[in-house]
Amino acid sequence: MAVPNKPKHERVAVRDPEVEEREVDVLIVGGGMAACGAAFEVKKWLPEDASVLLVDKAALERSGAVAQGLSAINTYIGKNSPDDYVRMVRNDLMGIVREDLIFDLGCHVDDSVYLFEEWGLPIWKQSEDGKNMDGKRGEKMGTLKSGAQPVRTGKWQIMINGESYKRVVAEAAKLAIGDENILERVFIVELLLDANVENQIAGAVGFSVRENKVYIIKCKTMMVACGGAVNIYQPRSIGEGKGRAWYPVWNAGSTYYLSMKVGAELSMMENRFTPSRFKDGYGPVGAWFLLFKAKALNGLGEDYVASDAAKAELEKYAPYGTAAITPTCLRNHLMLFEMKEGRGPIMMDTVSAMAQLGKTMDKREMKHLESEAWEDFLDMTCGQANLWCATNTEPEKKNSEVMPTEPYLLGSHSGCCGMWCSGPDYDWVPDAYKWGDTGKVYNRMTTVKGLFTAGDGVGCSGHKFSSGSHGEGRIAAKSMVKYYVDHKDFSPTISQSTQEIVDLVYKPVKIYFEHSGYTTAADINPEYLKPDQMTTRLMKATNEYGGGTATYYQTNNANLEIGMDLLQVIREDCEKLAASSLHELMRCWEIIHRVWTVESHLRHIQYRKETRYPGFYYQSDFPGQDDENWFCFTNSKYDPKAGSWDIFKKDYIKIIPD
Ligand code: SFD
Ligand code: AMP
Repeated sequence: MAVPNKPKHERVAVRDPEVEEREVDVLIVGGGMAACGAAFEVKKWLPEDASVLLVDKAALERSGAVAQGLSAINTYIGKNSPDDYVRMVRNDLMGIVREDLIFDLGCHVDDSVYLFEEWGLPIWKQSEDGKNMDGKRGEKMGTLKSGAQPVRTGKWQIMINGESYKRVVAEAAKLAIGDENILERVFIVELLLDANVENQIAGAVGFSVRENKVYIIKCKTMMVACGGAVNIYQPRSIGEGKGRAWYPVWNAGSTYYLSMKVGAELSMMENRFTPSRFKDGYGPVGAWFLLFKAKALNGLGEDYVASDAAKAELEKYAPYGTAAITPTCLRNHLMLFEMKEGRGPIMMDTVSAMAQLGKTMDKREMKHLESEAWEDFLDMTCGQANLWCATNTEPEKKNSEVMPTEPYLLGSHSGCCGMWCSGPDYDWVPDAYKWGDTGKVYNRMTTVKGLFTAGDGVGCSGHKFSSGSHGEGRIAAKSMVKYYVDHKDFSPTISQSTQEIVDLVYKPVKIYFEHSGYTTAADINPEYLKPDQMTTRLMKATNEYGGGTATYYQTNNANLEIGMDLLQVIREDCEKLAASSLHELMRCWEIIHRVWTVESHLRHIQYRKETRYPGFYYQSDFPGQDDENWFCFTNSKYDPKAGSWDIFKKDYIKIIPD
């Protein structure tokens, strides 16, 4: 249950927090699409006497990436086949993906979409004469499950009226798992390994961001689904706009940090998503390109994508570049190519697109189309609609600028970094892609026993989006139950004392109390620094040395070495973070999670001696792709005992033919 919001003075941190210790059988960390999927599924399979707990740093109804809602579901298989879905994802991610995970997801994702509709999410439908029916009109056409046709934007995407998407999904999750089994506004800080069983998960520790309370939660099995990593690079928005980003600002890489710190193997952490978005408001472009059929123009007003120069550029990256749908990174690459040649800015030609669509519409239909254009943003990125108002932009009269944003790390959208996870237990899945314990296979388990993940956490299989993340959470939940049933007698034991844990979690608060009296300005002190200051430092380092917007996403070995040195010092200085309030304590831990996540990202970029994803980042020492040496996964592992890193290649195995 969520602890009610409290006035600021009641959220001041105290030196000695309360401690609450719990022990459950199944623990779900996170409350986003994947976690809600897991919560919906888990009790269906769990024996009645088993216990489950979900812990979210925020309030389930509006937490995670879908907090503001969405206007499309980007993965709905429908009349397509899972094989084709694999081909699409493989092409978009430049060939190197885990086809077992993607195929498995493709077989299950539509069921989650049917559920969303059953729970009340309005899905647009196509009328018999090919018209778009949204809202109530769409509902009248019947459900997808009963055979009604969705409004397809692209081959895989369907339109929704999704402002309340997360509320709809969270309500079903809450109902399934029970309010009493949910802890909201509790931030998980670290995971704990078992004291007796090697490489076995045993629990998690965190704190309430509303009360001075530390939680120590033991469990037999756990899912970590805390989303991707945002605000790791200097955002293009500065000053008063800095809180704005495309992906959810409150997701700080916790999925990757928590798992890597207990030794889970990471995969493809070099991959990032650098999305093209409406400039400054971060409005997504998919609906404009696919539904409204808008074109992007360069500063000369040219349809640069159709130019001979663009075609020649794409041919360099065949077969991906020459495929029917250009991979997301290469679409960015073309945009950057124009900008670097001095032919910016890139404009979304909303005016021509709406005029073209309006040709076959009467006045009332045209008005509806205009409202759809606004609703696309009001449903998922209302800041973009605000910006349109603030800049007197009516899309039917004035075009809007599009820009590649700062990089994000994620595994569910058009990126594929994350944990190296077991695939499903089918005979066609190669042995190297499935594992478990005592001869059994546990789908979506990381390389740590009993530790599962989903959504942004599962590496090598992007393009799951909201629906796929929910579906994958459900897959992982079933697997966790299987793990629990097979390990019923396991009794989690942790080696740290309660006091050691409290000292760790509340360290920034203790540092603050010890030293804050020394200076008059609480933020300036020779003994500590505040998380906001550390965030600025991290962003400067990644932006300049790690291929941020400052360098058009380029980096090279010499720069990476400086970046890694800076990270080393940043990591040392994180020991001196100070927090005066619970909110700041959360900010301290978030920045620690971000620093480690970024470190793994740069380590992977340094290791992969090629540029696999032009448009997302460029390793200037190694331009272009080197299939001979690098057509493989790159995995890394942090050894929690030795405190050292290992990074190595893993074979790519093709399962679905072209
Ligand atoms: O337009 C802790 N996404 C889109 N998906 C679609 O299907 N259609 C779209 O239209 C999509 N677009 C889009 C999308 C996202 C955003 C922000 C915008 C536009 C503006 C992507 C999906 O939303 C995304 O793929 C899924 O939500 C990923 O699911 P998951 O479960 O992996 O992550 P989450 O939903 O963000 O949830 C994370 C949860 O973890 C909590 N959390 N809890 C405890 N302790 C910690 N330390 C924690 N850290 C985080 C969070 O509170 C949250 O509950 S479009 O661009 O294409
Ligand atoms: P976006 O709004 O950019 O996140 O994209 C939403 C969906 O549309 C994703 O599935 C993208 O891969 C797809 N998409 C966006 N732009 C294009 C485009 N120009 N061509 C093909 N697919 C696109």
